Order: sequence, then structure tokens, then C-alpha cells
Amino acid sequence: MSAERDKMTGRLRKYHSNFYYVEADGVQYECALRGLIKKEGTEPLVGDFVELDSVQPQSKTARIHRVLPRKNTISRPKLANVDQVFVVYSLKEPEFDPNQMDRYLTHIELAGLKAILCISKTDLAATQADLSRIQTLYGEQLGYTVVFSSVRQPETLQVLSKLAEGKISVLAGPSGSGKSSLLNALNPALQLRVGEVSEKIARGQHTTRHVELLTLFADQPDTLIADTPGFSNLKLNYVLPDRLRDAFREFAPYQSACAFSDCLHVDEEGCAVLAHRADIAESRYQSYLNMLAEARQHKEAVNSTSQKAEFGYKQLDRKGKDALRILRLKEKNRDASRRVVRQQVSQLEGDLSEDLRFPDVDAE
Ligand SMILES: Nc1nc2c(ncn2[C@@H]2O[C@H](COP(=O)(O)OP(=O)(O)OP(=O)(O)O)[C@@H](O)[C@H]2O)c(=O)[nH]1
Ligand SMILES: [Mg+2]
Ligand SMILES: [Zn+2]
Repeated sequence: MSAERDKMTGRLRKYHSNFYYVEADGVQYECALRGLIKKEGTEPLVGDFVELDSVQPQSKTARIHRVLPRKNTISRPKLANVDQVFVVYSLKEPEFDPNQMDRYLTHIELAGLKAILCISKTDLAATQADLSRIQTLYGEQLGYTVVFSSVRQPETLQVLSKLAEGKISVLAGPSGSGKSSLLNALNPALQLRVGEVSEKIARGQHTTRHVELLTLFADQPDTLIADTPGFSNLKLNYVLPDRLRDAFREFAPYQSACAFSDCLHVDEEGCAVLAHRADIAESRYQSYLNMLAEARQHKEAVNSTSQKAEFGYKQLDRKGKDALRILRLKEKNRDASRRVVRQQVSQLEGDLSEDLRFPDVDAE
């Protein structure tokens, strides 16, 4: 007799070598995936609540049957239902790079998540002036929570554990900034691998590889945290320029006074942000310009995709199909994101006869 249980719900904590590790009722199950889940378009992400079936309590195995609705997702690393992200940056080893740090912050802002800035390794010859400059810009002016930490100074870690309490947090930041070391210092039982900075740079390798939600403290089951590897590709090539602009908090007080409502604050006439350049940190503005170039490339790609789609609809028109809807789509598509276009196309595709083929909007 198999002791198979029917359904239960748990949280996906780790994905490794094609297996999903789900915690349900305090037990970790090694799970495979129901075959059709990926085809249905919902790949489970670490952090997801999932419904299990074929639960085998003895072997602690099960199958993920369904992914429950999630409140948010982030893509680098792929995680769901995250409350906040600690952006861990050191001033030295590796050297501080404010533009790269702004990229992390912008990704988080765009994902609608709370970012906390953690400046690490403060024992390494950081001057008080360096620290207060960061505190003034990112803390006072931009309104982020900023913490300074060093694993050599355990008292600096208490603030971090307080901020993590009861939340799902992610540690992000460049390779070698000390993310895994911080977690080990908070809870030595975690025994995460840490590496030498020089070694990492030389081999271009990360010490932390897979994504896992860890229980930070044994007596706090609701405090979960994910260590992540540092990412080198932080391109903003998935967002349109106006959304990127809105992710820069320092523009907000001025931008309603710009002469054009679609002002990107670069060289436009009557730009209120440019008129206040002196009040905006130069490094932040440079970060914005760098990312804007990528967002503009994305916009071009989207536009050429929707032009292709438009062309497809025109072809259909000639065949006497629903001319009104085609016109409407044509208007709408001009600025629509690639995903929206794709959705509209597949919607239409459903309605139309099989011999009609659409332009290849899915091609990457
Ligand atoms: N001086 C000093 N060194 C530190 C501190 N924290 C970490 N380190 C050192 O920095 C190096 C890299 O630390 P890791 O914790 O592996 O860095 P990481 O951010 O997890 O790196 P990836 O996993 O590659 O993304 C190790 O040699 C640590 O000993 C600190 O507070 N002070
Ligand atoms: Mg690490
Ligand atoms: Zn402007």
C-alpha cells in the first residue's frame, strides 16, 4: 500500500539540477514538475507557493501540480513573492562603482520592490567622508534605507537582522561584495561558500551559483533570505524610456513642470529637470543617461516588431477581415510593448482561419 497523500501546499525554496525543493508542513520534498506546467506558461520560481500532488511522505518526494498566484517576480535572479532586496556593495575590494549600483537600484525600482542599500566591508579603509557622502545622497536625498556593515564588526550586523525579520529578502550585488559572508556572519550554521575576490575576478567565476530561500534564523520560520551570485549583465534593455525616467526618484519633484509631458530630461526645450541639474547628483544623472541609451534601443526593437505586426494585419485586411479592429490595433501598437503585441496577435490568431499566417513577432 502506498502512503501517497493527495494534495498539499508548500513554498518552493530551491531549484537545483532539475529538481524543485518545496517546504510543506515543515518537511522538504524533492519535486518534479507536472509535464504541462511549463507549456501552460507558469514555470515555478523560488519563492512561489505551489500545490503538490503524488506526495510520498516516506521518500519525501512529490510533484508540483500548480503554481499559486504570486504577488511579484524578479528576473535576476528569478524569484517570486519577494518583499525587499538588500543591495550589497563594498567601497573597496571590489572597488565601489556607483553607476553599476544605480543599475541594481533601478532594476529593483522597476520591479516595484523595496531596495535597502548595504555598504559592506567598512573595515577596509573607508573614510568617514566616503560613508557620509553615500548616506547623504542615497539616504537623505533619495530616501533609501542605508546600512553600513562589516563582518569584522558584529555589532553592525544587528541592524541587518532587524530589517530582515519576518520578510522575504534577497541579497544582490556584485561578485565579491560579501553577500554570502554577511549571511554566514548572521548565522554561522548556514555555512555558505565564500571566495577570494582576486580568485573570482581572475576566473570570472561566482562562488554562489544556485538560488535558494534560506531560513535566516532557526527560531524565525518567516524570515527567509536568498543569497544570489553577482550579475555582470544588468542591461535595462526591457523597459521603455518613460518608465525608466519614472524610476529616478530625483526627477519627480520637477518633472511635472517640464514643457512636454513626455520629456526625457536630456536636451528638451523647457525641461524643468535640466533647469535643476545642480540639485541632482551628477553620478546619478550619468547612470540615467547610460541606461536611457539601452531603453531607447529597446523601444526601437519594439517599434520595428509592431510595424511588422501592423503589416501582417494589413495583409489580412486585403483578404477582407475585420477592417475596423485592424485599424484600432494599428493605432495602439505603435507604442505597445513587445509582450502586448504578442498577446494581441495570439488573441487575433485564435479568431482567424488557419491558413492565415502572422509575421514572426515571437522571434528574439
Ligand atoms: N575585510 C572584509 N572582507 C570581507 C567582508 N565580507 C566579506 N569579505 C571577504 O570578501 C570576499 C568575498 O566574499 P563573498 O561573501 O564570497 O562575496 P559574495 O558577494 O558572496 O560573492 P559572489 O557569491 O561571487 O557573488 C571573501 O574573501 C570574504 O572574506 C568584510 O566585511 N570585511
Ligand atoms: Mg556569494
Ligand atoms: Zn524634462
